[in-house]
Amino acid sequence: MELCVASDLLCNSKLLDIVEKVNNGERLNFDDGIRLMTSNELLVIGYMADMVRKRKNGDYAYFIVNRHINHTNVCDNLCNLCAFGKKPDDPAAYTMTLEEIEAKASAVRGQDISELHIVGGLNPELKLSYFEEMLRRVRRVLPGTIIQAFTAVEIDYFAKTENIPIEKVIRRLMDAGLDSLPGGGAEIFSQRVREKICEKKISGERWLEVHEAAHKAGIQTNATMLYGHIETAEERIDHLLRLRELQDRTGGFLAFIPLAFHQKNTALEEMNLSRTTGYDDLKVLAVARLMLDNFDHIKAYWIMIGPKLAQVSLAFGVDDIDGTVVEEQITHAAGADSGQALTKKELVRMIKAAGRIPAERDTLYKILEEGF
Ligand code: V47
Repeated sequence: MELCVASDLLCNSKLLDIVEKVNNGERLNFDDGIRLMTSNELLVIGYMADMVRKRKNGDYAYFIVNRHINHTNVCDNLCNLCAFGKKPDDPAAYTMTLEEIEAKASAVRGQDISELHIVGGLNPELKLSYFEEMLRRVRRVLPGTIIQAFTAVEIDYFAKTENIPIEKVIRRLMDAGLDSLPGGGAEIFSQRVREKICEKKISGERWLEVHEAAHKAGIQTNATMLYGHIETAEERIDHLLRLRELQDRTGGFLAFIPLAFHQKNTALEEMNLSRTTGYDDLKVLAVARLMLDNFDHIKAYWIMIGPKLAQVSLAFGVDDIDGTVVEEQITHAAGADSGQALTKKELVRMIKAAGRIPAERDTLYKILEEGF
């Protein structure tokens, strides 16, 4: 077989039939996904993922100059997986005023921020008009900045508190300046797992419905998967395939971002789950690249897996290492030991050292500057 000439590694691989499928551009099925997710042939999986990555993105590796704002940590759901959410009477609870949010946006004026990423807890005190006004103020202060805000979980919550359909919530937020939805809140779609890690959170089906509604309204969104807790390989692959199915129908997803679970200060800490290993992090990214054949971008979120592994992941199917971030609260509350921010210079250096062309992008993957 021709491929065997290429390397002993491939020749002796138990995944050779999948290598052939990937080589021929054939779609992988559930069983292929399970074999990949449970295999220890990381280099073969990485080889395949890199082939697909190169086909889709050439030598570009993307990053964004962005800022995160987490406007409130007060949350009605208080999921077991989360260390960020607080009860309203918790001394650590906070909710930013619109003035404070506007001041945060004003503080970065002139810094060429192309995206503001705004997500928060489910705070029953905040009405949809607060979020509309937030968007209007941010838009006024940073007219050229794309606003990617509110997870599907928040959109669903706004719809419930206002007693209006999600389509109407999305429309009102778009009219106020919303450009895109981030991928948070997806966790793992399996109801078995959701009952244990985020009992009160919307179902996986509802998460998909909100993204479908956003896509139909003309908004592009991201997708995530929280892994490294109690989920099985089957549940990971099922999650990826449900995303792939929606993407087949709408084409509205921009990027997929696996999120590595951090247990510190969460209710799951008592289970004493081990932190994800670098091996698993790379495998999840590479398998995602292989299963999600209709997603253009796979993003490694350096906040969760650390900048060094995010850089290595560029050889395992990843084409995007997220951005400058600054002031990340959600993962740091759960014990992330990565820094809070990377400079543009550091991101460029990481990408160049991996042999890729750094491309600064906006949220919608328009290249703003390349090469450096
Ligand atoms: O929705 C919460 C997850 C998400 C923990 O769309 C946790 O571009 C690990 O969605 N350990 C927020 N993860 C982050 C997020 C995100 C980040 C970067 C880029 C994008 C994007 C989206 O973090 C939450 C939840 O799924 N999360 N708690 C935890 N203890």
